[in-house]
Amino acid sequence: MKADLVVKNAGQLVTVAGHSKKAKRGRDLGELAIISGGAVAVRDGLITAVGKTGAVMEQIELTGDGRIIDAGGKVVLPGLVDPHTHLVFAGSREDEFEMKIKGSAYLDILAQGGGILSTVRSTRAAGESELAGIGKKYLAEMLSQGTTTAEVKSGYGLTTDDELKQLRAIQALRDGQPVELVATFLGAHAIPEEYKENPEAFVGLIIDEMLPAVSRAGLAECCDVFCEEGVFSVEQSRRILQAAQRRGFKLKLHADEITPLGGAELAAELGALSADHLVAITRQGIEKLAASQTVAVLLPATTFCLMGEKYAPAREMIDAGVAIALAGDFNPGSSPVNSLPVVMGIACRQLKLTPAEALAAVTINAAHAIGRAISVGSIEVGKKADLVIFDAHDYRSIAYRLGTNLVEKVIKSGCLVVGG
Ligand code: IZC
Ligand code: ZN
Repeated sequence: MKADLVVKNAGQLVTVAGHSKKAKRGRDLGELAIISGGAVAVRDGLITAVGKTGAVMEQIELTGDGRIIDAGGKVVLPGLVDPHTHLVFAGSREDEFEMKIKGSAYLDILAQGGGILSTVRSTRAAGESELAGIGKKYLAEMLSQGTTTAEVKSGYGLTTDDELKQLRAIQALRDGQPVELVATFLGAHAIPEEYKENPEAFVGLIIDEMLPAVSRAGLAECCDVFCEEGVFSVEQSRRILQAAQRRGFKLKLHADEITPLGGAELAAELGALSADHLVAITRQGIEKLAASQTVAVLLPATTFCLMGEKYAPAREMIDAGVAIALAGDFNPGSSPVNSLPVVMGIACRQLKLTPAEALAAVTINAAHAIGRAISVGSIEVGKKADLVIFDAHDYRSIAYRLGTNLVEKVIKSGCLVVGG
C-alpha cells in the first residue's frame, strides 16, 4: 500500500478508536485504545493504516516524495477538537476582568450595557478583513496548542448585516490556515441596546430576517441561542431553534450556565447536537440528556475565569450516562482561554475527570458535538490524518503540566503545519 506520510515509533499512539458513530459514555469514556510503539500511515490526507510500527512499515511503500516522521517514543494524539468558541471579535475586555476581581457579576455587567454588548460595539465598528485578521492570530495560537478543528460562533453583530459580516469573516478564515472550522449562527446572543425595550421584536427579526439571510448565504451549519435569565427565555429559545431546524440548521444551545432554566431539557427535546455549559443543570436535565444523543459540552475554563465556586456536575453526568465533551469557550469576556490542554488541566482538577476522560472529551466526543465524528476526532483508517505529537512519554502529562505547551508537531490532513 502506498503512503505519502508515516508517523512511526509513537510511545503511546492514543487512537480513541471505535466511536465514530456514537459518542463515548459512562465507563467507556476513559478507554482510549492506546497502541504502544504505534504508527500511522497516510495517503492524500487520509489515514490508511494504524498499528504497531513494525506491522505498518511492512504494509506500506513510501511514495517518491513521501516522508517519515519518527515520534521518538513520544505521545501521539488525534488532532484536538474545540466544539465551542467565539473566536471572531474585535476589542477585548480587560476592564471587566478587573471589575470581576473586585466583585462584579457577569450578568450585571451585561445588564449595564457592557459584557457581550461591549464586544458588539467594537465588532460592529470593525471591517470584515480586520475581523478575519484578528481571528487568524487567535487561530494560530489554538493550532500551536494542538487544535485542528474548531467551531466558531457569530453573535457580536446582532444586526442582519453585522451577523453576515462576522460569518463572512469566519468563512475568510478558512483560507490560508489549516484549522478546519464549523460555523454557527448565534444571532440570539444578547438583546442589542436598540431592542432593549422590545426584545420580542428582536426575536422576530432573528426568525424572520436573520435566519433566512444566513441560510441563503450558506454561511453557517449550526444555530445556537444564549438561553439565560435576562437574555433569551426557554420559550424564545425554542421558537428560534425550531425555526432554524426547519431551515436545516443543526442545533446547539447555551444551556443552564448560571440559572437552571431547563435549557438541557430543551436541547434534548429538539435533538440538538449539544447543550453547552450546564453548571446549573438539574437532575431532570441530566436524565433527559442521558436518554438523548445530545452531547453535554462542559466549559470549565469559563467557570475558572468567572471565579465561580460551582463547576458543572461532570461526574454525576458521566455516571448517569450523559455523553460529555470539553471546550474552551474562547471569548473576550468569560473565557480568554484558547488552549485545550489548559482546559483539560482545569477539567481534571475541578470536574474530577481523569486525564483519559478529558482526552476523549476533546477528541471524539468533541467531534460528535459538532457533527464531525465521521471524519475527525480519532486515529482510524479512513479519517483525516489530523495528528499531534507531544513532547511527553505519558498522555497524562498533557493535563498534568498545566500551562506548559507540550505540542511539538501538528499534522492536519496529512500536512505538517506546526513544528516542521
Ligand atoms: O462575550 O461574554 N457567555 N456568551 C455567553 C459569552 C459568554 C461571550 C461573551
Ligand atoms: Zn459561549
